[in-house]
Amino acid sequence: MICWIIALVLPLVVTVETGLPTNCEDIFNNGHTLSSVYTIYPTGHSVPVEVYCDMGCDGKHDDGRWTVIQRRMDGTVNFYRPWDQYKKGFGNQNGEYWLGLEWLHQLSRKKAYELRVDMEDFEGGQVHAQYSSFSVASEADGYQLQVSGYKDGGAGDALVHHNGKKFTTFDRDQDLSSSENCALLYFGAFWYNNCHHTNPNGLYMWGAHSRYGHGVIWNQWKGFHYSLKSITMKIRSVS
Ligand SMILES: [Ca+2]
Repeated sequence: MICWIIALVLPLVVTVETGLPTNCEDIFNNGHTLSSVYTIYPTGHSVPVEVYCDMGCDGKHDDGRWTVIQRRMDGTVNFYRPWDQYKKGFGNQNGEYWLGLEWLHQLSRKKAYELRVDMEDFEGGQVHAQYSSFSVASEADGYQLQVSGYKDGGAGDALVHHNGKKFTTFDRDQDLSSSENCALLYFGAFWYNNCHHTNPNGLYMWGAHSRYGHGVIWNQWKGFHYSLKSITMKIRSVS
């Protein structure tokens, strides 16, 4: 909690003078150990993007250095958006945002990444799920998700159901439901199967509800009738 407070008090946007950082690990290695919003350059030249770096509460090298790629925490940002916005990214890097599929592809085509998903319910519960491998293919390949190497942090493995799936928005149906568009059905956008075991970009719905599969869902932890208080997806390069 302390690291979050510091991050809110000091919303630094740092321009790095020496070398262009491609992710939050580079930012950390440049001496910036505070969790905050920073500028990275995933394509390796003069195309900047702002990102929230979770450096860990105590700045320990084995704890933080995460590049946050998705975050829900208070329902202040609308996540029911078209393909073009999921491609480019949207939201507020100090709060709720989606980094963007093209950035995810550019990051993961250059380095190998792991993924961690942190989540919270409205009763004070906190769990996570970790995956030793995470990558996103090109737009030509539908921004297909590759995720594997699950390691339990109490959340259960919801993403195995989405491994190898293409990304679907309400205006681009690449899911495995032949009769429906899963994004339209569940008011989200994701690497839908037919349709989901997690819906992190769904409607922000404040806990238990009666609408099956709607809300910010992680089924293996809270089921299909519970919308989470917060969820954060973050990646870190692995050697
Ligand atoms: Ca479909």
